[in-house]
Amino acid sequence: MSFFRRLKEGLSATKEKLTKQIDKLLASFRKIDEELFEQLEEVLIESDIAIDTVMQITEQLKQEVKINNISDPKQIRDLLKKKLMDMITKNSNTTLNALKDDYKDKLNIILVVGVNGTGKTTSIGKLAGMLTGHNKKVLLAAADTFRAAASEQLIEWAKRTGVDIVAHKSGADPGAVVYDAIHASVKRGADVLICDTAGRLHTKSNLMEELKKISRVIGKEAPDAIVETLLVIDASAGQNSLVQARVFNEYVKIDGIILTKLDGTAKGGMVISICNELDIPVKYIGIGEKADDLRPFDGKSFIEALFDN
Ligand SMILES: Nc1nc2c(ncn2[C@@H]2O[C@H](COP(=O)(O)OP(=O)(O)OP(=O)(O)O)[C@@H](O)[C@H]2O)c(=O)[nH]1
Ligand SMILES: [Mg+2]
Repeated sequence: MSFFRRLKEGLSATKEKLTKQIDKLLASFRKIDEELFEQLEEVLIESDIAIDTVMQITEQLKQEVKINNISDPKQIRDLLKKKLMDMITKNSNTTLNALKDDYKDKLNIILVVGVNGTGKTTSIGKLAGMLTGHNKKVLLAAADTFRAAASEQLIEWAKRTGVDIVAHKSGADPGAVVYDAIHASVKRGADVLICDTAGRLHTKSNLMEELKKISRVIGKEAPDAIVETLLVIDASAGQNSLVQARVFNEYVKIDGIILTKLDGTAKGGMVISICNELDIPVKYIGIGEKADDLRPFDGKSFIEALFDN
């Protein structure tokens, strides 16, 4: 199946809730009035675009309608599409550092963080497969030592993608896993080290302290490495994703977002507010559970897929 068709299929629930509803709405109005904008706001909010972004969208649409003397409701579709396209393509730094030519001679360390169940371990497996496909030598660090099954799940992905992994016993110090993994990366000449982390500890402050500790180990043991911290968020968490991103970013600087489970949710509208309201680029999206269901995020294709009939 083509790249675009697979993306469109993955976004089908969001299409149903967002684009199809907009088309229905625009077809039911004969002229553009306040009532139309109110109903448009409702549709946008329903698809999980955050309220501030929705207000921005409708305010700007109203102005454009006025300035350009637009009277046919159907013309709103293209105006809206363009508006969403501008918002979603605002931050164009979507390439992974590990794939940039500038950093190809360095050790790239990708630290993957996020609350439990969002899809960290799965996304790491997918990233490992993708990077191997780009001829990168990848090593994984199983630094989620909180759950016994966590390492096993990552070991499974390491086998599937044919990459090396450093894992300790469950309950071990995550900092020690990362320490060993850094030294193993240097010794084995790895290009990319990807570190899995726990999504849940006894308290939120435990979790954040642990992430900071891992960052300190990286800073000390691999001062010349290119470090990229990716936050994994589950698209079906809707508005809560914005909150999660802000909280994590307070403790560890987040360089990019991996947005998972877009295939299983009608809340894909939140991608628009994430791109519009956070100064953090969405780098990858997850549209399924298979190894090749991780896609580089391309805002333009995303909007095209949503608006394609
Ligand atoms: N449909 C779908 N499912 C996904 C996607 N990404 C991950 N999952 C599923 O989500 C569930 C949780 O994924 P994990 O990778 O274990 O999540 P995690 O963040 O590592 O979870 P913890 O280790 O508990 O913190 C698994 O069943 C995955 O198969 C996606 O893009 N689409
Ligand atoms: Mg995990």
